[in-house]
Amino acid sequence: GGLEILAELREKLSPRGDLVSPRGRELTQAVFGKPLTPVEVVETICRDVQSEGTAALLRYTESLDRASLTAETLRVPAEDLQSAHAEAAPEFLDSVRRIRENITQFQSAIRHEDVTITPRPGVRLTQRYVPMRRVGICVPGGAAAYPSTVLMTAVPAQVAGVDEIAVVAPPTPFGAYNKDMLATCHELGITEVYRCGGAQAVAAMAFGCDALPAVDKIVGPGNLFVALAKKQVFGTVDIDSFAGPSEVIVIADATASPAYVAADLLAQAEHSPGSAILITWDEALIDSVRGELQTQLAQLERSDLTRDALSDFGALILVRDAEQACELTDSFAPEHLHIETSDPDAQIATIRNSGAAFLGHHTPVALGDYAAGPSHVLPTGGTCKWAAGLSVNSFLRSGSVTMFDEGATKAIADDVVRIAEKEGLTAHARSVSIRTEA
Ligand code: HSO
Ligand code: ZN
Repeated sequence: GGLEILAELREKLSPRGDLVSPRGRELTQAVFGKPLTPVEVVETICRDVQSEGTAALLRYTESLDRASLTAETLRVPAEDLQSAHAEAAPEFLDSVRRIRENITQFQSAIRHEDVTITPRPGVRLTQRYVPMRRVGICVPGGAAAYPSTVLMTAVPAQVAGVDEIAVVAPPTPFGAYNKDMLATCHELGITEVYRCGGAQAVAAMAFGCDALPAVDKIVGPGNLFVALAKKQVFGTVDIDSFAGPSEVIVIADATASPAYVAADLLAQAEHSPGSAILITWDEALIDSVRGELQTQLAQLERSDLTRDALSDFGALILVRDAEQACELTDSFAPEHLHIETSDPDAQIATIRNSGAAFLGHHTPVALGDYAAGPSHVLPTGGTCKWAAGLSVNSFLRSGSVTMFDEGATKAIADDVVRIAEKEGLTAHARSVSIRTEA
């Protein structure tokens, strides 16, 4: 049954920080002198960076990322950002500008506004939203370069009104040495880019060091070590969410194009690890999509990785009807949901849990990954049951502001004094009665 298949996939997709892989055993033996689990690695790195600062950050950048940097060369020089931008193709920069505009437009529209009410005369209650002062953005750089992640994190922060943005990317050709990523940073006015990644970069941003001043919140995707480190430093700083492998559920009916559906599943599997699940009540679609997957896989650049992801984390699930498809989807709570049916609005109305939803035959998830406006940084692993995707509002902190005049305080005084006395807190009671008993 579909439920069992999905439960099994959920289990397989959930990041395990408590297991030592054969490769992990070798690596940790070499760097730490004994085999460590990912959680132990991250705890060690965080502790060292907290106590030793820049020296530990540079040491781990050397031993784990094989880059020997100094406190000076850790930060990408302004000239490198400028030259990456100057050398970028004009069409690339035009796309970046148009996408920035799309993101800005959507994020501005959904930005929380201060709310003030006057429930009674003399009482003014406000919920205000204040941008965080300084945030850190993790940009991955292992398997691919992600200028899109710069856009999907930094632009919402800028719309929020964050003063300072620090970007960290591992010292790799796909990371901090990637010209497209650097050109995108420069186009967005980002001047602080650091050549570090992994748990050491997260720890440095959380605890701060001479070479990388502390931030108030850390956002953005990364590998298992980045994810575990963000969890570890939560409380010292805020984080966006705990991110694992990317996922999509496609719900499709007989009106769907098998070629489109296969293309959508492959796009997600390409993240490798990426999970791609089709749920349909049209038996013929399962066969035609299976055929299309084979045909299209052969034409892809990353076809080996994508095929592996598909066989490890993919599924084609036949259900009774639309209702059952929606129930299953809700229980899985996918990061991405794409509904390719004749009436996607009807289905989305019955589904509570999805990080981001894409409706109809002409809305591939890649539109959201790159250009639509909502951020592509989304809750994975079923966490969308309680977590939201990144947005402008992730960079605002809310706080209340209360003001009563004398008459309004008199009017509420009895209630306050009565409850304060129940709690045995007479100083509380007195702070009110001193104002009303004159
Ligand atoms: N699908 C990814 C985002 C991404 N896709 C970036 C391509 N580049 C997580 O939402
Ligand atoms: Zn993607």
